[in-house]
Amino acid sequence: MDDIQTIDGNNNARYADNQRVGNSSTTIERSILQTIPVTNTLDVREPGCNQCRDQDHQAFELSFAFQPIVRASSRSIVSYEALARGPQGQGFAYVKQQINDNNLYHFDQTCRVKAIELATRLNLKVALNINFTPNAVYRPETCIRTTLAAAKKYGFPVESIHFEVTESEEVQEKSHLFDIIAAYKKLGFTTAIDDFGAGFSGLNLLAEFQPDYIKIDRALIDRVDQKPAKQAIIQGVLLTCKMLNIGVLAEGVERREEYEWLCSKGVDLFQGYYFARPGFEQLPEVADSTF
Ligand SMILES: [Ca+2]
Repeated sequence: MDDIQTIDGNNNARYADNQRVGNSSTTIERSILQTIPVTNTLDVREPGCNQCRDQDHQAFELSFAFQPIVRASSRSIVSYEALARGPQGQGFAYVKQQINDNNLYHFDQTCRVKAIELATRLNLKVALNINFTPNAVYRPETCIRTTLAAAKKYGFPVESIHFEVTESEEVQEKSHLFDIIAAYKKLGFTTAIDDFGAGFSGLNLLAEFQPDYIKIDRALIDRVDQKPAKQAIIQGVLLTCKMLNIGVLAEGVERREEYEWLCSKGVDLFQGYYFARPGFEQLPEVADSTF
């Protein structure tokens, strides 16, 4: 478990803060579960809450593939990202066609619970990265209730759940995104900005709030060893993150040369086909020779 607890290897201070919160997570979890109303007593005036209350949590045809996240310095897997798939391993497009404006909140909740359930069944002993869409969170304190309940049910430590937030679709209100991140951090969850450097997720986001770490998008990683402009941008991001005490993960690494260049600049956390492709309902290993 040491690996998880120091996943943010470049930023021990920030992670230490997290650990302190994490150590008291059971207490926090208990108090949150006591103070947040149970589903059937949720305020009926809140459409998002009604949606989750009224729908069957088994309604979606949904499963997950898992892709390892590794730390180079310890040559170890520190987490797995849960990627939504159809029940027979169909791609995300299959899953997406089941989502509409009326079930978005409910889908998001179901994803979290099912990812935690499956990870537990697969005997996952490191952290679990879960993607979420800010627009699918109606009210952070309420929407997290089912996740906390699932973590408790399956004995999954709250601090080992990492939430990846992406801004590839513009969030309706920036303050809503910041509220969610703040609420999740307070509860002891680890937070990450996904697809950093792509779409709407850029350095400007970090001016408003600081997650535990960012995941640099593949668009910047692709052939970085050969592209001076990408090298300049990534070194700028690394310096910024160092000054803000934010961890950095490179995602979408497909070539050894990319990995070596990034390592030489101090990146320690990686994900991508070079290490392992996602495994449907399984936890793929990473060969030692990869490092
Ligand atoms: Ca992701």
